[in-house]
Amino acid sequence: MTRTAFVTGASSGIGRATAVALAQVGFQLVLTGRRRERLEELAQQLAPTPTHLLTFDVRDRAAVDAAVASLPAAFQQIDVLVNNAGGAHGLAPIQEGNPDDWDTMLDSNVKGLLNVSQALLPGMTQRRQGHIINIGSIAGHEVYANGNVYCASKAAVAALSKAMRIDLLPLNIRVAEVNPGAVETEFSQVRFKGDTERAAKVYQGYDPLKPEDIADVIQFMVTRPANVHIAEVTIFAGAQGAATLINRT
Ligand code: NDP
Ligand code: 8X3
Repeated sequence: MTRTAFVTGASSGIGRATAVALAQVGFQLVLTGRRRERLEELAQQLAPTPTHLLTFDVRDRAAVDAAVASLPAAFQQIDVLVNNAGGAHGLAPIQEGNPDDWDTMLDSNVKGLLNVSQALLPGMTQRRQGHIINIGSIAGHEVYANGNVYCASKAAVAALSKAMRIDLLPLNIRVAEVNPGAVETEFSQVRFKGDTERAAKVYQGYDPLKPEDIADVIQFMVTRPANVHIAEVTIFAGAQGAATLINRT
């Protein structure tokens, strides 16, 4: 039977590449994000893989619940959830931080992940079957200068991934955490609020990870046999050794 994956933040970067990688191994897909036209373009690219598009903001719990409730019968049984939507907003010392950015990061990266998980868990618990991949970050395991609230939001993802793994174990639902280092996506453009020059510098002087590199690993994780659970993975570019340690030419 065809397995179904639900990918949040499929309109860009890691989420988009993950959708492509899962389609390649036979999943049908629920693709979600706020930018509908991006999702439509991806669905066209993935054809003939069956896709269903949901447009919502992960911060809006009512919208998440309504979107999940609207799933047509053929897409209601979710086998794999990839909690990927989120990002960083700003990079400033804590005393100069923007509370609106703090709200966005905590509400998207932490509460958004909870909102989507809670909406999909009733189906998984009823079937006693499911696999959740939470996209954390090296920033959830190391704190770096000016990263404060983004690092805290990803530290929360790390804690929640472990907590969910424990709580959901009796229900045969696996929960794993994938922690990328620097991946060249729209991440830095969002963090630096459209300053493309500053964003580009993050990836200069070395060969950064591409979203497809993370997607490859997720594809591998969700296609392991039942006796194998890859619970936590950290992925760096070849030139990266720690959150802020990158060998640049
Ligand atoms: P992108 O900015 O390219 O993609 C982010 C995705 O998240 C988009 O599809 C965006 O869709 C979606 N998204 C963001 N906020 C919301 C929201 N409130 N509601 C719904 N969807 C939302 O960045 P990445 O692909 O790099 O980021 C994906 C994940 O990977 C994030 O959780 C990020 O923190 C994490 N990560 C990234 C790293 C990197 O170096 N790039 C490293 C480590 C972790 P839309 O705007 O259409 O809603
Ligand atoms: C994204 C990686 O190091 O910029 O989570 O925080 S980092």
